[in-house]
Amino acid sequence: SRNFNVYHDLSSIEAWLLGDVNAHEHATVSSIGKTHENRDIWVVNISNPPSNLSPDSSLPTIVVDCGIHAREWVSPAFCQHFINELLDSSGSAQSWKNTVNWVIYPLLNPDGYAFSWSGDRMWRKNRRVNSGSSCVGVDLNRNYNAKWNTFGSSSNPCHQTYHGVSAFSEPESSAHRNHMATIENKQAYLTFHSFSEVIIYPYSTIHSDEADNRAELNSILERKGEGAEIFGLAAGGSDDWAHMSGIPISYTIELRDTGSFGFLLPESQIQPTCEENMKGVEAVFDHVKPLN
Ligand code: 0X9
Ligand code: ZN
Repeated sequence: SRNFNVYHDLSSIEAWLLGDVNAHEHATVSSIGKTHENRDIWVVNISNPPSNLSPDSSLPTIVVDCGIHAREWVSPAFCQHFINELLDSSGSAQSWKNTVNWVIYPLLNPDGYAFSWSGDRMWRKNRRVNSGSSCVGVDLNRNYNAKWNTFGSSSNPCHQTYHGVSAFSEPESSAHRNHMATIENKQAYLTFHSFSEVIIYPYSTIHSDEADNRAELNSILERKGEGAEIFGLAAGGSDDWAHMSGIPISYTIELRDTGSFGFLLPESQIQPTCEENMKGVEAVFDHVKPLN
C-alpha cells in the first residue's frame, strides 16, 4: 500500500489520484483546467453518497487546497494524507464525509512542483513565461483578486512575490476561482503552506481591513492571528480572496517547521506534521458541521 510518509513526485501523485483515489466509491477526481505548461490541475470531491450519486447540496462544503507554492513539499503531502484519512476504512476522518462535502485541490501548482523536483528545489512560483523578461514565474498567492497589486507584492517578474500582469492572470489561479464558483454552500476554506507553524486569518491586505467575523475566526483554532498582524501585509492571497468572496471561515495554515529545516523538512516529520494538523481541520469541521 501507499507510503504517505515520503515525498512523492508529480507522476506518482497523479498515478495515485487517478488510480486508488478515483476508484474509491466516495471520491471523484477531475481536472479543473490546464497550467501554463499544459498540465492538468486536479480536484478531488469526497462526499458520503457514492460518487455515482450527487452529493447532498444542503450539507456544508469545506474546501482544502495544497501546493500553491512549489517548494513547500509538506503541503501536498498533507493533502494526500488527508484524502487517505477521509477515504480509508480505518482513516481517522472517515466519518467526516457523512455531514460535510469535501472539495480538495491536492496540488494547485503542478508546474512549479515538477520544477522543484527537476530544476530548482527552492522554486516558489508557477512557470509562467513573462513577456519582456527572462525571469519565469508568477507568485500565485499574490495573483488572487484581494486588493491585488497594493501591499507586499512585486511588479518585477524576477521577484519571488511577482503578482502577475493582472489579478487572476494565471491559468492556475483562474481555474481555481472558476471551479470554486461552481461549489455550493462553501463554509470554510483551508489553504496549506509551509513553514512557520502558524495559522493566518484575513486580512493581509491593509491594516485597516478587518474580517467581519474576526471573533469567530479567532475562536476556532490555536496559534493563529490576523495575517496583517502576525505575518505582514501581502495582498492578492487566496485566503483573503476566499473570505471576500463570501466563505466565512478562511485560514492559511503554515505547516512545520519553525525554520530549522524550513522548506527542506525531512520525511521523518511528514507524519507528525499531518497528525497535528488533523486536529485543526477537525476543529473547523466541528464548527461547520450541522448539529443533530
Ligand atoms: O506569503 C505567503 O504567501 C504565505 N507565506 S509563505 O511562506 N507560505 O509564502 C502567507 C500567506 C498569508 N496570507 C496572505 N498574505 N493573504
Ligand atoms: Zn506558501
